[in-house]
Amino acid sequence: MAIVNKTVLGLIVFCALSLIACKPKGTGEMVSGDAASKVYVAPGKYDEFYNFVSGGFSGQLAVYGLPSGRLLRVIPVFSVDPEKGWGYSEETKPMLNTSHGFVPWDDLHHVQMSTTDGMPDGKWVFGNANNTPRIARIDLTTFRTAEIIELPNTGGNHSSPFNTENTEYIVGGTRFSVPDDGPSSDVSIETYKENFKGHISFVSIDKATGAMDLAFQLKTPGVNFDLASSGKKKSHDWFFFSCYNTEQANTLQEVNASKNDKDFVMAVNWKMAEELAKSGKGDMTPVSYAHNTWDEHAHTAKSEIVKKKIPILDISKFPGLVYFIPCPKSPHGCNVDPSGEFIVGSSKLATVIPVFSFDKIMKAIADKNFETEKYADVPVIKYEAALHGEVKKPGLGPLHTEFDDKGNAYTSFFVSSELVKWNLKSLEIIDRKPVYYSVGHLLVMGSNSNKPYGKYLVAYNKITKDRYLPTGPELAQSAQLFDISGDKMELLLDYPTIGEPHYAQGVPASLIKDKSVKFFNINDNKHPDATKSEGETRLVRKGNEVHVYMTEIRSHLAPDKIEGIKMGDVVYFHITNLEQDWDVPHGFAIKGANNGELLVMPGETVTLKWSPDRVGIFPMYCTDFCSALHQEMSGYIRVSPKGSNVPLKWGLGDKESTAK
Ligand code: RUQ
Ligand code: CUA
Repeated sequence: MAIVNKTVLGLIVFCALSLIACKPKGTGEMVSGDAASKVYVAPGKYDEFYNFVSGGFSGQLAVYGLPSGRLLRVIPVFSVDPEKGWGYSEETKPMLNTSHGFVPWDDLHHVQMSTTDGMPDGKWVFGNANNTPRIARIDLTTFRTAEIIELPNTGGNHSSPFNTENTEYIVGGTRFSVPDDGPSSDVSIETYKENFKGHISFVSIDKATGAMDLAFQLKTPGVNFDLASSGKKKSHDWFFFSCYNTEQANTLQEVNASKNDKDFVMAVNWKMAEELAKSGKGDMTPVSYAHNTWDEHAHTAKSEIVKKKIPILDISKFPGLVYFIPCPKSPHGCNVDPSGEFIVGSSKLATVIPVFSFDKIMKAIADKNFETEKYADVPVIKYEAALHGEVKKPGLGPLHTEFDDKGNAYTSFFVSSELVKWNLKSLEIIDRKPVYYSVGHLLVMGSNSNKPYGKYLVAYNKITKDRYLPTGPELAQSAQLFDISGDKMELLLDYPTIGEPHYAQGVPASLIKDKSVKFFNINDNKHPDATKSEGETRLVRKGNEVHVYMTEIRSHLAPDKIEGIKMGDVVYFHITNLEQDWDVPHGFAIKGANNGELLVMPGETVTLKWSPDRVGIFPMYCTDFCSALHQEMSGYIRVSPKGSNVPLKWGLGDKESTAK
């Protein structure tokens, strides 16, 4: 039974009025004595789970180990990253190219692991750029971003990147409806209802290589798509999207998009959409977008602006393709349970959690149990006809729901700062625990698969006041790890995270750890400017461009003395790390380079572009402490005035060469 005591109700009423977060009392008291031993991973031991966590406004993806909460790596995706040289080296710059040009910082909200038969397969994780709409694919053998595709006709790619059960597609739904791309998009904002449309992109994924392609789009009325979840097992052919702003307001959304008592969950028969698109039923529409790919062997990215026609399916024109299901006030999360039967809408402004039944939805469609009025020419299923039931008085401000392996759901409540565990069938509340504070996303290991691993839950909290030592106006966001193996959730650990986590994934370490690349084989290095031995190191002048073909190995740069560079020259250092051993990167930095430094992995070639700004001697050195003689791993470059006759020469020790 749903138990809400008077104090909680009072809190709910108070918070409901303000719709800001409440702060629960009683910090820290709920940790039991043996919590520490449950998260202790002894030195030299591995964590049980990999945890891939979106960085939100940092634009990156972080990898943690669980249960320890140790940060293992930050993977640069949509933002430049000085730790890895991402967006600074000539090779990586094209990855951040878009149809708007170079975009060095975006907002990565959600991560999705590739799945086979509904189970995580450890091959790739996908991330969304929320601002300049893109989807990225990260390769889990190298933990690097391998591909980024931009989405046309989209304004804020929030309902993304969620996959179908076999990763046939990754979807991206627009958060802000906008007029279609192109010259006719210059319209008055007042014409929203007529000219602004939603688009949902279906990006196909090649099973073997992971290569992404924009296959087709759905065109919808101008609502805001928030989140999505694919069907599973019996609902395999369907995809469910939460929509808000069904009022189609274009200003003061905080009020104007909160008027309707119910918004929608949009159910899409994606198998039918696929068939329609493949059989030429869509409107072939020209689109243009950036598609960036990383070549694993050339260690180089290329960016292409694709111009082509794609099929766009207007949902109002294809009966049976889409149905709207009324969902109480402004749903945020939309989550399908592991059985594929229950669809949970997390209605931000409602006092219930609606749970829909896939069987009932199918029956309602068969019986045409629809509202009398359609929405944008699409049938609206009657609320009661689709409803399995409602979780009553669960808390305030529900955002997201995750599932365990025992038929339970866990919902995060932003406003009342709590996690609530409830049973999917009976809809009864089993447990509630406060979090510190204002939880956004939460994660149960393997929740969005067909068979969750359960065991741990992580709450990703937005507000951290008083949890850590103060660090000025901004505090790290906090994650809280709970043991969910018993009936009650048990708090084990607090730890800070990078950026602002939104969605995350948690999978057993065994899926990934043995496939991890240790170094790049130098013989497979196809970089056009690779230097595979010290004997091949050289300088080449092409007009005012000087190309330095340099190698690094413990503990010297080759060459380490260079003369004959002149003012006005642009110098490209193509640096190859000759090491063939795990975890021996070398770095490269040169005084005055305003484009940062480089980090070069074993067997890889990376290029730094440098335009010297003054005459003189410039030291250069390795920036990664690679050996006992790391401090000796350095050299000098002489820059002479324009027009000087100093010859181009280079050397290492007593070997010296001069350009012919
Ligand atoms: S959505 S809480 Cu992008 Cu919930 Cu983050
Ligand atoms: Cu190479 Cu330090």
